Amino acid sequence: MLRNGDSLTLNEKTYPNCYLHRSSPNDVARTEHLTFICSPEKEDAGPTNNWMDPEGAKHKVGALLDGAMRGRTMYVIPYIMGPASSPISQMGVEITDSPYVAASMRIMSRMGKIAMDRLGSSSEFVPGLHSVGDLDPLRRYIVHFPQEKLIWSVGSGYGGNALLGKKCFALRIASVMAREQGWMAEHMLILGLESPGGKVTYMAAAFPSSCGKTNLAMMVSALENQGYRVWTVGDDISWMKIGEDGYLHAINPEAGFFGVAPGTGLKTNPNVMSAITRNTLFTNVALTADRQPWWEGFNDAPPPEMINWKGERWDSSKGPAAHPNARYTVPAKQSPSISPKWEAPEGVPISAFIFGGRRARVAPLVYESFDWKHGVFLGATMASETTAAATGDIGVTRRDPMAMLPFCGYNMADYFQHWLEMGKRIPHPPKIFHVNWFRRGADGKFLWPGYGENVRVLKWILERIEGRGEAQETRIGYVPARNGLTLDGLSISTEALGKLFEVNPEDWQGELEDTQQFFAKFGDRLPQELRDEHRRLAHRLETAVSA
Ligand code: O2Y
Ligand code: MN
Repeated sequence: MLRNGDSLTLNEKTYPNCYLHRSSPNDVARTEHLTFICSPEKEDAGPTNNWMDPEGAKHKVGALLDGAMRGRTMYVIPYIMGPASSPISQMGVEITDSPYVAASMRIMSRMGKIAMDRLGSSSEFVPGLHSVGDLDPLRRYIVHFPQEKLIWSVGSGYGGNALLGKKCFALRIASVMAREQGWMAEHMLILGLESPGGKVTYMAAAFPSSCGKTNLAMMVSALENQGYRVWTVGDDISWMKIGEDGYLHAINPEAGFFGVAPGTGLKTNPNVMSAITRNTLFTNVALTADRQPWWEGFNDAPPPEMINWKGERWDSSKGPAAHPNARYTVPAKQSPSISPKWEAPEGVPISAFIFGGRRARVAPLVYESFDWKHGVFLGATMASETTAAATGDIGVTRRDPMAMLPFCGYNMADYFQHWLEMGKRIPHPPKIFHVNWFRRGADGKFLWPGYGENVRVLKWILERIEGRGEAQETRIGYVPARNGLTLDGLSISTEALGKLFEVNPEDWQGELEDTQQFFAKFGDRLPQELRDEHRRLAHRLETAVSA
C-alpha cells in the first residue's frame, strides 16, 4: 500500500504507527442502493430492502467476480466477531484482494491465528467474498444470502461495503441468525454508567447516522465530580443473548472503532482524540505540512498548508479538506474510556435500551415507554432529520426503526415481531427510553447543550431503572418530574426546559399520520401489537386535544 502510493506514513513522532489511506474518489461511503438481500422470496426481504433472487444474484455478481482477482494478492482473513472466548461471538472468513481491507479487519476484528485457533476444524463460519473489482459504481454490488449465511461484495473497497464483518455480517446476516436462534443483533452502542458507589449499569442505544452515537458511547461525563462516569463497551453494534441470570447480556462484536473523523475534536470527543494518536488507519482525511491528519472540526482553524483528501494542495475554495465521510480506524482498547468489561466473555447485562433521533421539534429530551410493547413501538417509529453531510438534503424526516433500516437482513415487519417475542422471553427485560438531544427553540438554536451534559439524562434513566427516579406521566410516556433531572452546574432557563419536554398535540398528530404511512408499507405483515400501540397513542392524543 505504501509502495503504490494509496497509503502514506504519518508523523512517526506525533502519530506512531499511523497511516493515511486515500480511497478512490468515487468510493467514499456505504452504498445502500447497491446493497441487496437475496432471500428466496422477495417478501422475506421486505419493503425496506433491495432484493435480488439468489440465483440471479449469483449469476450477475458471479460474472463480475469471475477472474476479478487475477494478478492481485488474495488475502484470506479468518476472524472472530466478539471476544475470542465468548460463547456469544461468531466466526467469519473474508477473502479479499484489498490490502486496505486486510489491514482494517486486523483492527476491527480479532483476526488471524487467534481466529484459526477458535475455528479449529469447524466449518461454522460466515464466508464473505470481496473484490474491489474495477471500482466502477456501475459494477458495484453488495449482496447477502441470508438462507446460506453468505456475503459477496464487488466494486468497492470502502467501509461497510468491504469490511464484511461489520454491517454485512454483524448486522444483516447476524440479524437473521438472531431471529432464527432467539437472540438480538442490533445497531446499538453499549455503555456502562458508573454511579458514586462504583456500581456500573449498562445501557444499549440505537441512533441513526449523524446523531452522535460514538460521542455518547465515549462521553466524558459532566457529572464526573459527582461520581458519574461513562465506560465504553462498544460504539456501533451489539449482540445480545438471554443470560442465566435472566438479563439480556451484550457483547460488542467489534474490536475497533470505524468512526467519522469530521466533527470529531477535543470538545466533541476527547477520548477518541486521545485514542487515535497511535496505531490508527485514517481514510480520506487531509494531511498537514508536518504529516499529521486533519479534518474539519479537528480544531478551530485549518493549518496554513495542507493536502486535501484527494492528494491535492488545499485552499478553502476547493471545499472541505477532508472528505465529509473521512474515517479513523482505531483499536477500541486505546480509548481511555474503554470498559474493563468490554471483552467479558459473558457480556454485560443490559438494563436499558435507548432509542433516539435528531428532531428539531416533536420529541422531548427524554421519555420512558409505558412497557415493552410501547417501547418496541418507540423503536419502530424512530425517525431522524437528515443533515447535509448524510444525504444532501437538510431536515427531511426519515423513519429508521431501531436505526436498522439499512441493516436488517429480513422483512422489518418480522423484525418487529421478533422484538415483541423477545420481550416475552426475557425475564428481566431492559426498560426502554427515547432521547432527542437536538430539539430547537423558536430562535432555531439547540435547547440542550449535549455532549458530556447528556450524562444528566443517563443519570435519570439509571434512577428509573433503580425505581427511584421521579417521573411525570404524559400522553406519550413518562418524562422526568419537575426537578427530576440533575441540573446543578448547568445554566438552562426554565423556559428552555419547558420547551425541551413539551408534548405538542399538533406535532404529534403529524407524527401519527407519518408513522401510519410508514407502517402501511408492511401491509398485513405488521404485527397487530404495533397497530394497537398506534391506536392507543392516537386515543391519548385525541383526549389531549379535546381537553
Ligand atoms: O460509510 C461507511 O462505509 C461506513 S458507515 C458506518 C461506519 C461505522 C459505523 N456506522 C456506520 C453506519 O452507517 O451506521
Ligand atoms: Mn453504524
